[in-house]
Amino acid sequence: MAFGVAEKIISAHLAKGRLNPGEEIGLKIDQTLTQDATGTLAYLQFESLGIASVATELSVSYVDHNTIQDGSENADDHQYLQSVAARYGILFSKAGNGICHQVHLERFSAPGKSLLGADSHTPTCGGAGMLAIGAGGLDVTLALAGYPFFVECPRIVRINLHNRLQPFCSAKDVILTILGMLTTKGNTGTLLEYGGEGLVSLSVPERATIANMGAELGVTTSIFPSDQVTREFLKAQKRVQVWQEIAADPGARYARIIDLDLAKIVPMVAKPWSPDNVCPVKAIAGLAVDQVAIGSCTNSSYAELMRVAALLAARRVHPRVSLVIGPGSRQVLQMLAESGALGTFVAAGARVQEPVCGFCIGNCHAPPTEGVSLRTINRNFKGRSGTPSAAVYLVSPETAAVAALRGVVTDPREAGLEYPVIAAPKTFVADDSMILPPPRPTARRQVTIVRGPNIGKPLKLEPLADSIAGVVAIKLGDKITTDDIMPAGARLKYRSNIPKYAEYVFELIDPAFSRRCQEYQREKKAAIIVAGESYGQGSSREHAALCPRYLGVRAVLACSFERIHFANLINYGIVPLVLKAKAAYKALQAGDILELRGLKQALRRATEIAVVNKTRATTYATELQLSDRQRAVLLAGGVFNYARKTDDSPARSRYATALRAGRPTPDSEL
Ligand code: MIC
Ligand code: SF4
Repeated sequence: MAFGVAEKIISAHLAKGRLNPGEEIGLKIDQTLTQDATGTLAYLQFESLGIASVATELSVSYVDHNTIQDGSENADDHQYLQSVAARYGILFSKAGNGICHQVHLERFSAPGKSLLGADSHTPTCGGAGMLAIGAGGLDVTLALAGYPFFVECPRIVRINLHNRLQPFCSAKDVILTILGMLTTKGNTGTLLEYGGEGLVSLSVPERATIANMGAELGVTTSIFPSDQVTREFLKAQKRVQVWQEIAADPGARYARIIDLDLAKIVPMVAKPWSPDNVCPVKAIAGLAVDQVAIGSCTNSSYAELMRVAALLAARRVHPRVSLVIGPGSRQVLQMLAESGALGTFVAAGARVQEPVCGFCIGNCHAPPTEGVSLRTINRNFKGRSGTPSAAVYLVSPETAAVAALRGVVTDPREAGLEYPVIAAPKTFVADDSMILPPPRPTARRQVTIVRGPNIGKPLKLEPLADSIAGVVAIKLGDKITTDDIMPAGARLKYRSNIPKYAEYVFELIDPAFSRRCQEYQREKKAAIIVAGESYGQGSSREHAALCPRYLGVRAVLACSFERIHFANLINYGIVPLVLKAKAAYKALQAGDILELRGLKQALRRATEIAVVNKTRATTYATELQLSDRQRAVLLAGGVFNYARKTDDSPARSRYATALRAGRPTPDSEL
C-alpha cells in the first residue's frame, strides 16, 4: 500500500477507529501546547482530574496573548500558570519569550509527532512535518491526562506546488491565493497535504505560514513532508536529532489533487472582513494607509523581518503611517538586534512590539477610527483590531513594508526597489532560558499553586434535560466567528473569570444579549441561538461555548458549523443542531419560542430531531450530526462530566474504558 505523509502519521497515532474519512478516530497525542488565554481554564479542569503529572511526552504552557498589564488580572493568570505548570510537569514559556506557535516551531517541533494545541493556529508546526491540530481547552486537558483526541478522520487533499516564487511574492501570497480558491467555508473534515517539486524552494518558516493559515480555511490541519529543508532548519535550531524523513509514497491516493504554480503567484491582499475576500494587491493600489502592522504568528520569522529591514534600510516611514513590527519570538528579536536590523527599524521610524500576540488580538495598536490598517496577521474579522470602524487588510511582509514607505497600497514589484534575498540562517540563537522546566517529579507535590483574585472555578454543568423549552435569543447570519461570539482585545483579561467574561457575549453584534439571557434565566427559559452557515469560525476559544452556556444557552441551530467550535459546544453540553432546510433558517426569528422533546431518546438512537416553533405553529427537522461518543458526552452534560466518571469506582472505570475506547457510556450511569 502507498501512503501519504498525513496517513503515515495518523496511522502511527491511531488509538481508536479506522483511517476512514468521515468516521471519528481517536489520536494519541505526543505533545500539547496552551497559551495564557486558553490555558487557565484547561489547567483548572486538569487540576480537578486529580492526576499527579501530565501523561504526554512534552507539554508547554506559553504566555503570549494577555501581556498588557492593565490591572492585575493578567499577572494573576501568569502566576497561576507558572505554578500549575511546575506542579504537573509542564514547561513554562514566560511572557516575552514569544508567540506559542513560533516558539514551538523553533524549539519543539518534531517531524512525525502529534501536537494538540489550545489555539486554532497550532497547525503552524505542520510546516515541520508534525500532525498539529488546534482544539478547545477541554480537549487539551484530556490529552494532558493521556486520553486520545477524538476528531473526524479527515479526507486528504494534496496541493502540489510547482516552480518557485518570483521576487516580492511570498508564502503569504500562496495561502491568500488558496483562501481565494477554497474560501473559509465548507472545508471542515479536510486535511491539506503539500507536495510537489516546488517545495524545496520554501523554508520551514514559509511552510509554517501556509500551514498556519489553513486555520482560516477551516481545515483540520495542514502538513508538509519532512525533507532536507526541514533537516537544515532543525540543524540550525541545534535539534537535528529530532529529524526524520517523512515523504509520501509514490502512488499515494488523495481525495483531490490541486496543482499550484508558484511562479504564477502574485502579491495578494485579503480585504475586510474575511481572510478569503482576496484580490491581487494591484487591484487596490493607491489606497491611503494609516497603519501597517508586521508580525503575529504568521510572518514574524527572522528571514521575513530581515527582508523588511532591508526594504526599510536608509528610508523613512511615510508621515501618515504608524508602522509597528512584532517579532514572533525572543530568538527572532535577539537575532534582529545582533544583526543590526532592530536599529534599522528604529531609524526608519517603526515602533517595535515585544514578541507577543499584541496587535493581532486587538490588545494594543488599535487603528484610528475608519482607518486603513495593512497587517501581516491571519484574521481581519470586523472589530478584532480593537477599532470596529477600521478596515483591516491582510498582506505579506513585503507588501506591508512597501506601503509603510509609500503611505499607499503598492504592488511591491512596482515600487522600484531591489528584492532583498535573505538566506535561511545556518544557525539560530538557541537560548531557552525563558522556558522554565518543571521540578523533578518528587519535588512537584511541594509546589504551591498561586491563585490570585482573577482565577475563577471551573463551571459545574448538570446532565442534559430530556426537553429544552426556550427562546431564540439571537438570530445571526453566515460566518459568525468566535471573535463575534466572545470578543478578545480589551476583554481578554477576563478569560479566567467566566461570570465577568460572559457579560460580553456578542458584545459587538448585540450588546444587550447577555442581559437578555439573564432575564430568560430568571424566567426559567433556556436561550437558543440561530445561525447561518459556518457558525463558529476562527479561534479555538472555548469561552465562545462556555460563556453562552453560563448564560443559559442550551442549543444552537445553524445551517453548518466549524469543527473546533462544534466540538466545544458539545464539550460544554450545548446541543448543536443542523438545520436541514434553508427555509427553516429564514423563517426562524429572534424571540420565537421553541421546544425540543425526547432529547435523550433522540441522542441515543436518532439522526434527526424535530424542533417545534410554538410562536409560528410549525416544526423543523434538524440533524444530529454526532458520533456515538459525542452523543454520550451531550447526555452527560459535557465532556468533563463524561471524563470525571472515569476516576476510580468500578462504575467509573467502566466509563474510563468506554472513554478511552471512544464508546458511548450507558446513560443509566450518567
Ligand atoms: C486567535 O488568534 O483568535 C487566538 C486568540 O489565538 C485564538 C485563541 C484564543 O481565543 O485564545 C485562536 O486562534 O484559537
Ligand atoms: Fe496570537 Fe494572533 Fe497567532 Fe492568535 S493568530 S496565536 S492572537 S498571533
